[in-house]
Amino acid sequence: MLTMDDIIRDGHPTLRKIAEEVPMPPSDEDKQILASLLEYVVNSQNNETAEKYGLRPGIGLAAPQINVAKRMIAVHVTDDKDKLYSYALFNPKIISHSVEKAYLKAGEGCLSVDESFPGFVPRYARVTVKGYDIDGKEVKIRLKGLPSICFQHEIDHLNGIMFYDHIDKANPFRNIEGAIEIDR
Ligand code: K2U
Ligand code: NI
Repeated sequence: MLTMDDIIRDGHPTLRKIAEEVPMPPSDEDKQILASLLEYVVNSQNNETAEKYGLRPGIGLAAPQINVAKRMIAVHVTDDKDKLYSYALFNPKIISHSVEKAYLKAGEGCLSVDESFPGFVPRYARVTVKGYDIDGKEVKIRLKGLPSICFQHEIDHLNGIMFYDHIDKANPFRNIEGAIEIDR
């Protein structure tokens, strides 16, 4: 199982690379890597397991964060209606998005960033993501709220983008015109 020792930290060059597409159908090795990402996120949300192995809780994880520059993400998060979004995807892509923006009132963090970077992270309010599940089957998901923010945070990791890249350095809590504030 993955632990925090497997998660690379800000400054490691892999976090700034563009990750490679994963050939479909997926190899056994790529399936195992993808499964390990989801396993980490689920384990990190189990208090007993997280405490036993020193896992920092997360709602998502991308392969570059374990030093694998391949386009794979895992997300395990519930929305404000307690609907669970649990996905492990190869080659996820935002195929459409709202004009409207949204941001987390509490700002964002990252398992690969030990320090905090306070400030609003503007993102699309709603996105439609296309990807391939662990068996290589195409999936299309429409997202809003915290799940939408999470998928965008993870897909950013595949493009070498860190959450704080989106924060206005001059005015981190600048009002984001017309955006939805999400109080997670
Ligand atoms: O990619 C990662 O580093 C995992 C992040 C993903 C994330 C951060 C901010 C907003 C959405 C997704 C971790 O989940 S950071 C910890 C966390 C836990 C619960 C809610 C938000 C962030
Ligand atoms: Ni992150």
